[in-house]
Amino acid sequence: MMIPLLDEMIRDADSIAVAGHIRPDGDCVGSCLAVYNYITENYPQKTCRVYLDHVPERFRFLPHADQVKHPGKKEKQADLFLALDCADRARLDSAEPVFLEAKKTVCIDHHISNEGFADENYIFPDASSASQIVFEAMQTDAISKETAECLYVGIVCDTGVFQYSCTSARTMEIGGILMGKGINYPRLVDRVFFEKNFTQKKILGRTLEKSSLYLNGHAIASYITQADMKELGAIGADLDGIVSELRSTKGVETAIFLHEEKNGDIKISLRSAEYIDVAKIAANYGGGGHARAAGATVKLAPDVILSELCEAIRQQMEQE
Ligand SMILES: [Mn+2]
Repeated sequence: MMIPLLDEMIRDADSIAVAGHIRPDGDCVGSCLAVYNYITENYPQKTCRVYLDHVPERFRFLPHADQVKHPGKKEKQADLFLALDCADRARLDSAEPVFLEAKKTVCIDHHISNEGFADENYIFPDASSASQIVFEAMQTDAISKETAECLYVGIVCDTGVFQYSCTSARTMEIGGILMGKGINYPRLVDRVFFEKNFTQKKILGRTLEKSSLYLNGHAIASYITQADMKELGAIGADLDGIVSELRSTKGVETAIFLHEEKNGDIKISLRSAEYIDVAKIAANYGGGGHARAAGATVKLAPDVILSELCEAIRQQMEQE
């Protein structure tokens, strides 16, 4: 991977703004905070600001997560703007005006759809995560334990703990180097990936209990109503990861998770194991995603959606 050192990128900049995409995930928060920590630790004479939309609770323990800001109406102009893990300019959301005002802009990303919206673009679709690319742009010796924690969390989240096919030998190597920085990696993985609070466990249990198999056990589906959510005191974010739990059922290729939103819309989440292209199916409903993970939101009765989805899956199976 050919990427200049971050140290080179920021050399002529006294003020640097760092931002990621709206509704940031672990890789977005991890890469942004890693860059923020790296710059503030190694270049204390420079000003660095990090802008993100709401940081999910599970990532707020990361070093300097409390420094994350929302851009105000009048933000100071930055000499350099670093956009991380962000596939297009609009997804910078409230940080977009800061981007437009900045003297120079750089984009570091791994989304294949990224067309390169900054002055300088470093887009590596084969990289597991933005955090992995950011690591490559850092001088290994200048990475502190704090920066390593952020990078490790970013990589863990985008690779499903070094499991998804985006994980390369280099990803594992970087994981090893970051471990060498003294991070508490078992605890980090648990906190950001596996740990659920009691409400999340209860709503997962409810989903599994209500699930059924379809298409001779090839598909699994479950449906959570607003009544279920209210009874267990769950919110939308408590449903994260549930569809993957359905998907890992033995013999299942495709998992369908439906949940009723407050306004009565039904949110569809789809996952597949090996060959069903769920992005194609989600596209029928104006949704999108990847071949193995996709979703959409619709205004239809759950039983209608379910039978349509099963039919679409069955058709793909026949083409196999
Ligand atoms: Mn990412």
